[in-house]
Amino acid sequence: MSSKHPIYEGKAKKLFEGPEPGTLIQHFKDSATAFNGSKQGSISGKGVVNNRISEFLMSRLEEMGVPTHFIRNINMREQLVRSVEIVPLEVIVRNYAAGSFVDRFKAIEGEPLGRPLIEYCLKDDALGDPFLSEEHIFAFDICEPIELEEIRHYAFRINDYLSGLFQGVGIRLVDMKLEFGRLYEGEFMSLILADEISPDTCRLWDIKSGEKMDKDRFRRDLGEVGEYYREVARRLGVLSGADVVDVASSGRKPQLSKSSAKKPAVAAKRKPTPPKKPTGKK
Ligand code: AIR
Ligand code: ASP
Repeated sequence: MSSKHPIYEGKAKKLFEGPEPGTLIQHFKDSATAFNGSKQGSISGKGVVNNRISEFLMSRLEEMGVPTHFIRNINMREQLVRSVEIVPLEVIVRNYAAGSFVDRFKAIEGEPLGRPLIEYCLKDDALGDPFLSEEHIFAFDICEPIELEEIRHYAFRINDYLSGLFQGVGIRLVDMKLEFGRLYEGEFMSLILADEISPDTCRLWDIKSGEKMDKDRFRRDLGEVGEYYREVARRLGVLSGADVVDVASSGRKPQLSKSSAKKPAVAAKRKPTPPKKPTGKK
């Protein structure tokens, strides 16, 4: 696979040219960063787990009518995705107070927000991903009002669906970050969900114990980061025996309360989604 043509390298993923026009290979790395790159590390096996989790969640979202960039799995660390023009927005959906929301509003961590709250940040590490109002988004020409309306609509639907899905396996979806991209097909443009959905981009707490099962374990040096990521994958039913051998050689299962570790989400009856014709441009 050394002949692959690299397109872009981010903090947790690499993109290579895909086998067909309009496609990219998304490669998940083990490296982790936090606080816009100022904290760096590596979580053994993270790439494999996030690849599987993101594939699973995006496939489920496609099935319920949210268009995504995911086309098909390639191998343990790579998936084929549609090439899109990323809208440089971090779309944050919050259900409970956590993270920067707690810092900004002196809220109590874990407090329910009553209804899902959407926030927007500029996707720009050098600037520290600053907070944006809708007025900023339009003034900076980041997207059109009609596009933002669609993004909001998808973000709420994704949040509703994923909150239920995670709840079914004993996990609370506290908040998450979504990214969207423009897919160009001939003269048509549509917005689709891009990037990844994984414990790197969501806050996930065990419902019974309240334990953090996401990147906050890395951000706050809570330890057993890989073990908790694998536990999320295991509950979703997406970690096969082969994956476990590959990623868990040094890891043990975290000591979570037995009763909250439920059956796999819906993985058993999953059927492959037929790939859509990838015709978009970069
Ligand atoms: N997030 C934001 N930038 C990168 C990521 N992954 C995610 C966090 C958290 C949510 O967005 O992982 O799930 C809100 O982050 P914060 O730091 O604003 O509270
Ligand atoms: N700011 C994000 C975080 O803290 C992203 C990053 O820096 O990697 O996770």
